[in-house]
Amino acid sequence: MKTIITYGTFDLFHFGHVRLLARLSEMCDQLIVGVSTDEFNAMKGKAAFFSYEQRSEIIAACKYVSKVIPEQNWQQKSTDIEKFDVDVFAIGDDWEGQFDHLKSQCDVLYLTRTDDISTTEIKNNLAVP
Ligand code: C2G
Repeated sequence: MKTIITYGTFDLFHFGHVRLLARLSEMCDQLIVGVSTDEFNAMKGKAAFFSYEQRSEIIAACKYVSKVIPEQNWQQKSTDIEKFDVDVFAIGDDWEGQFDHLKSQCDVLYLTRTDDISTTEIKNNLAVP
């Protein structure tokens, strides 16, 4: 069984997120998604609109996703890869090169981001002028 793991905030779940998860699910039997906790988001300097509980509920409802785990820190990827017998770590190419150190444990894949959509753009477009 081929397992891929990916991580993210996934706030205001949009088609850019969906396309990433869809592409990854095509490549594996099990897709695990680590959803950033609110505390970890603060460490990333991100403030999500939806709470961790709400974001993880949305991701868990996505047909492409097999399992949702909390992403609580930067270091857990290495232990998660062993814990879940992960074959591939994957993430959008906005992170290109940032996780190459994981290549000693599994394959590392950077997928092209979907253009013209981001949580920030959504927030800015909805912001009251
Ligand atoms: N993404 C994408 N296309 C977009 C927007 C996002 O492919 N238009 C991808 C990102 O590249 C990432 C995933 O969707 O792989 C989740 O995006 P974010 O929620 O912005 O993730 P981020 O805050 O970058 O957290 O440890 C890794 C971090 O937790 C990643």
